[in-house]
Amino acid sequence: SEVYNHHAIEKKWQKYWEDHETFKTDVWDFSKPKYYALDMFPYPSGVGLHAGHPEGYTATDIMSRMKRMQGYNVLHPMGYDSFGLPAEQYAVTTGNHPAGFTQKNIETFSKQLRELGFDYDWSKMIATSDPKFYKWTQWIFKKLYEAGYAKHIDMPVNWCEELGTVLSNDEVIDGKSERGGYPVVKKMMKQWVIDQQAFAEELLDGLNEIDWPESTKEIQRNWIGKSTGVEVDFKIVGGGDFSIFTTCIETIYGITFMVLAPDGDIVKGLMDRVENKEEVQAYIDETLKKNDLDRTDLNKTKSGCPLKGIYAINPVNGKEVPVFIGDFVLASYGSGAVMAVPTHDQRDFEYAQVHNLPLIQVINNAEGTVDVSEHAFEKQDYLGKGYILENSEEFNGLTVEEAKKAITKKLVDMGVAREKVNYHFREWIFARQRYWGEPVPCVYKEDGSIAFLDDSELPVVLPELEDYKGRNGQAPLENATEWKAYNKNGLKGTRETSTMPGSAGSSWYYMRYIDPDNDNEFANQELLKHWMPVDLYVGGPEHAVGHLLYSRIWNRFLYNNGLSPVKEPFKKLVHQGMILGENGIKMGKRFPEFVVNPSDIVRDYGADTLRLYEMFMGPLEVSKPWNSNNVVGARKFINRVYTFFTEPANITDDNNGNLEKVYHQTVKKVTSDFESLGFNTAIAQMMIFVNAVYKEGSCPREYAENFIKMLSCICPHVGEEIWQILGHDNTIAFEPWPTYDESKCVEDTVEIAVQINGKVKATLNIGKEDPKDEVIAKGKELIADKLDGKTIVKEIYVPGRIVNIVVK
Ligand code: ANZ
Repeated sequence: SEVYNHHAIEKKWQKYWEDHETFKTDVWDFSKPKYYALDMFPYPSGVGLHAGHPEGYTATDIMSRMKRMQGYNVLHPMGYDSFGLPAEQYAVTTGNHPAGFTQKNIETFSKQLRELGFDYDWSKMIATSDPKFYKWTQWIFKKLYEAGYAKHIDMPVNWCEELGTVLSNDEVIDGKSERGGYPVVKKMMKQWVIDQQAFAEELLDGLNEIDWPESTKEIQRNWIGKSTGVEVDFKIVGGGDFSIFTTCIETIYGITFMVLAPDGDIVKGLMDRVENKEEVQAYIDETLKKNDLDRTDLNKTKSGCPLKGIYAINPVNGKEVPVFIGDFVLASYGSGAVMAVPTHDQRDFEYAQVHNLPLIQVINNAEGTVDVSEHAFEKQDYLGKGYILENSEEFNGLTVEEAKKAITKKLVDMGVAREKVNYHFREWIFARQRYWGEPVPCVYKEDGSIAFLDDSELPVVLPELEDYKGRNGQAPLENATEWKAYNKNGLKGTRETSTMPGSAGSSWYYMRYIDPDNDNEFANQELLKHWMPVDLYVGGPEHAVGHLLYSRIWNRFLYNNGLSPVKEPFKKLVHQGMILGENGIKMGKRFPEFVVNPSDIVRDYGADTLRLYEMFMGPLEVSKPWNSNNVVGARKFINRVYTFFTEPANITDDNNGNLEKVYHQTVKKVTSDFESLGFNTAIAQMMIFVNAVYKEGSCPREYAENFIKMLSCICPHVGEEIWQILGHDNTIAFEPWPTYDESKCVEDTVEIAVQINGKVKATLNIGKEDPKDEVIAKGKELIADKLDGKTIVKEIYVPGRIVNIVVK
């Protein structure tokens, strides 16, 4: 039985909201407190929404609706991350401009999102591929350049031959491109980069002031990879020197060889001195074919070869040690060289085994019984545990911690070392040999220098092309010969033809929603001050180190330059879990949600049902399987609500008090559960309430109306419909949020006596239904001082009357 016609009702209210501009936010209305709820905006793919999208989007929708009812001025916008590869591939195969394809997809997405009844302010919709938007992406990038954070430098890059482009580290998974799974190799190239390391300390500090999942913060900390150690200079026998970075300076007397990164500059400078040039060159060539992951994998044999004839001098004792190259040493980290201590570093140990190099142990216990002949004795095992130095001249007998300090001091005083902090994350490569991205708004002059275009020239709009495919790994914009040649206002040169990566626009889009039509600045500063930061940001955990770190960098840069009012853009972050296939099996590696098409559910059961179902599946943050029976169950619950509350005879004007407790409990639980995004438990409580009204057979009007308000956050269409049937002719969206009376939430209580050996010592208020253990525990706590020093032999509870503690 249908009970209500979801097609008619949902259409009716969607039209009402549109006609009345119900959810249009007046951002200049500062009279109320603000609430900014943000969704990670989708990439408008050709296949439309999947079942995973409505999950997070419903969560922010519920929050924004509740906050609106609580008197906040709410901003809940939506837009599109619309630059990217699929549109480009479409352009390459069809020869059509990707803008048309993108526009069509945006329309499909918007239609689907409207069908789901979200309270988005569509007047603030943005798309990162819209020149009105990317004008400001270019403008911010120019600012980054002027401040010295965006640079054009020679970089070892992740090159994907198949895709014909450079990829960022987070776009490379297990040595393959994230999109397509093609092989990725290292290659030197002049690149646009953003100096992320300059923001490292601020990024680390900022994590302490935001309400994010601890696991996501930890992922960012690890990605940044702060490491504190010492940089030491080593002289080379016969002239020259190089420096190494170590976090274990205490092991310096244990050095038996040195290892350089094969692809680094130090080796280059030594090439004409090495006696085995051919062997060395062959190994360097091998290394260039590998990616960092293969090179640093702990399970791989530590390959390499000696630089014959090259010896380095250990500054602490003047000892000469041979120098090697090995690909486990990365050119891009520290100084691209290590002092090898095979007794205390497992990688060095394995390298020494392969190349027959000696071992000198320098850390041991007092008895001298630690054995390093089979395995290195590493810092995680010796640090902070009282181990001492040996074979280390004047430092013998010092603890590791003492030796660290003393050896550092000695080397610093000698002028050959300094304390140093390194970060594992590198420059953020900020250019792609792609068409469908923001052009970098600069020109290379004839003398090779770079000139950024005047602000009045922005946006630099993508030119139309005959052919959207780049040739021989060249950027497609190389095909735009006329566009490329620049000659204006005395500036002559060629334009940059690589474009920005997908993460450019998404690094700042959350600010643009606040003031999307501003043509004079990326957003009005007064508005930013009022609306930032985002109060709640919901999206997938897969963005932990990409988008969520990049956004923090752009925002921090703008903050440091007085252009963003906040240090951190997203105050509270929540990741929704994945929605899995019906049997709980991941269907397809990256998009298991494709299994279910949300539009089919909307057609068959209605958007309210889909929303309710997805919120009732389980805790928002966990992954959970789809279950078609439960979709039907969700619809049945809405039917039950509709049937009851639209029957005038069920709604009474007087209140016999029978529903008082369950009503107040429901308001309390729904309010606090919504606040903590515990939607499944809030819904469970709503079900308890509905069962209670059915049992009672009627419901006071006040309770009915307030219940419908809460339900309308999850099921906005039936919420509005029932609200209207209850006799209102305005939207429910701005009705005040119900309040509850704490004293009416509590269970019936009784006063009982608490006794020791049958003598009353105190009285205690408890719920009539409270379990025995709880009552006895409360009773004992109350008389704890009197039980002190006694031995309890028995605990008695006479339900609803007495607790008696028998002591000796
Ligand atoms: C000597 C030593 C002795 C080390 C010992 C460790 C244990 P994190 O924490 O990652 O900073 N290292 C330095 N530069 C490197 C590079 N470019 N490629 C590969 N490894 C490099 O680790 C720093 C340690 O990693 C440094 O400390 C160095 O090895 C190595 F018992 O120096 B150690």
